[in-house]
Amino acid sequence: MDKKWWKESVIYQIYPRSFCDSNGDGIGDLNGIRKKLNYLHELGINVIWLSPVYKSPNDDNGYDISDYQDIMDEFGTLKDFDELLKEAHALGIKIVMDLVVNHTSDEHPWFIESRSSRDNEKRDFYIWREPKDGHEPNNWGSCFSGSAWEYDDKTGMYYLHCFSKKQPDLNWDNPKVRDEVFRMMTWWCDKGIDGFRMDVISMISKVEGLPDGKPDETTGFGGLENTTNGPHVHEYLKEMNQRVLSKYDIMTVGECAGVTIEEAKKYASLDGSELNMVFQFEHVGLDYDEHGKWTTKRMSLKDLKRNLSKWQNELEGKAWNSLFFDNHDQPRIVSRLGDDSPLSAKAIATVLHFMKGTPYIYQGEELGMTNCPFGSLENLRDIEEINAYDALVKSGKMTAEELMAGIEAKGRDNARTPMQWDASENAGFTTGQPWIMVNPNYTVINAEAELKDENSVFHYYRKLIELRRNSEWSDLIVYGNYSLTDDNSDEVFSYTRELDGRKLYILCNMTDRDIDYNTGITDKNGKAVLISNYAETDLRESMKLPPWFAAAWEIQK
Ligand code: TEU
Ligand code: CA
Repeated sequence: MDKKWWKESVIYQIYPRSFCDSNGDGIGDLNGIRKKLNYLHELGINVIWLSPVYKSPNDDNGYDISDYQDIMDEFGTLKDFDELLKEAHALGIKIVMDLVVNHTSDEHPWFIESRSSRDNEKRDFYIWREPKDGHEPNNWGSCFSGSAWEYDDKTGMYYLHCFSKKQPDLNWDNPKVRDEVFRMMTWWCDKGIDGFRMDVISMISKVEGLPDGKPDETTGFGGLENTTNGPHVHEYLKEMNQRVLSKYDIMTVGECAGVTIEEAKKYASLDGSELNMVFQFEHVGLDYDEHGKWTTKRMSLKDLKRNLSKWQNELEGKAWNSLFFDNHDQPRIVSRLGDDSPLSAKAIATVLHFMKGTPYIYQGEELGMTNCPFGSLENLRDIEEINAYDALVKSGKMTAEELMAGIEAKGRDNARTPMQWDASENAGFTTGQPWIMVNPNYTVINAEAELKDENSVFHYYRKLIELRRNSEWSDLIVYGNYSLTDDNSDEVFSYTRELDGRKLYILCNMTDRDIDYNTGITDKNGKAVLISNYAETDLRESMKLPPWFAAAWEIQK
């Protein structure tokens, strides 16, 4: 089974800006996280993935770094970080940092030097090109709308930025860049951190010659096919592994936009030569439409079952899987796949947490936090949403109402409203003016209320984590083989897990309706119920499943 601690972990992602504000400036911070470590310990998670806390002008909320070895002013100091790490470790909680090295901030000293002159020694730290016929060097588009190229008057050249123009892409083909990144990573590992989540790491090697991409029908710009899974990406990650990762008992997860199964087998190969696991994005792209993500279209359960099962089955024995629905870039899954109800939140959690792979819980997901009715542009904070508004509404490609509906359904700000701690003002997140609006439903959905209610979403997640990390079924849940039991239903998600003669059966009604369902499980199977979101959990061959019914049983093979 090749047991590893990161295979047996449950990872909790914190977006510090929105987690807990300790000094009343309306922005979450490191000392706020320290105050909530006991809450996380009660939940039972054993690893925190910390979204970026480094010095940043916050053009993209910390994913634009100006100093990799110091803490953003709003979040506190390196001393606060050291205290947080010490207190987390004392509770048996590891901390994984967010490594953002596909690009830096344009306020990073490297870029300030690089842009100062064509022959500066740091010029080649970034990707500069001459204009082509007086225009951008190719047709690549930024993930945040517009061209991926920004013209720099001072030296009369363009620089590449796959994200905002304040996020210039580093030139990983330059060995000096790799030296600097690996030195910085070593500095953090020597401080005692427990690993890295690697931001858009699939983009660090671009196709030679930077050729035009296939123009997107809506934006006209070239897509990501020339900027992901490039010719040297695995070479650079193997070098990173040899020079840094292999020297420490740490975990690594690569955020791999555009990753396929075949690529994932390389990034997360069980031979340990690159990373431990990857985030794939096929399943969270199933409800995009021909124009992209700004749509209220919902994904079909059949598509979701088939995609998740494909990743379960095709990585088996080849690479380790990550399991996520939520993160700081995704809308809230209870709104996206459920109906905002706690019952649907528990059914969704059951689907994910009994699968094979390391599960990730995004802050608030364990409470059943929902998407937010932002209502107007003034309430938006995310650069991706605001740039999309400029690009799509001002150009007449979408009406303001259409785009607002798309943002309320799929926008990243849905995940970035303040963590809802209690029913007091600002949900107990801050005593000041929060940097982004609080979801009005905080009076009902909040940690204080759920900690007191043993039937809350919080306690359901706590039980799921306990089953995985500390129960007689732990090995079966972590290492058992996965098999989808009903490919055809567009209403029910059911599958089994098997290991060493023991078998689990997971059954979830993913609709808000009663469903008559034939489980195919005959009476002779002895059944121990592990968990359910309903009291009545008698497993029979033919069952009437109430809305969002979810349960897991051990059954005889
Ligand atoms: O995300 C990269 C990425 O793929 C997402 O931006 C995605 O393209 C978009 O959210 C889909 O709507 C990483 C970070 O997670 C994200 O927060 C950063 O904005 C981005 O990289 C740049 O660092
Ligand atoms: Ca603060």
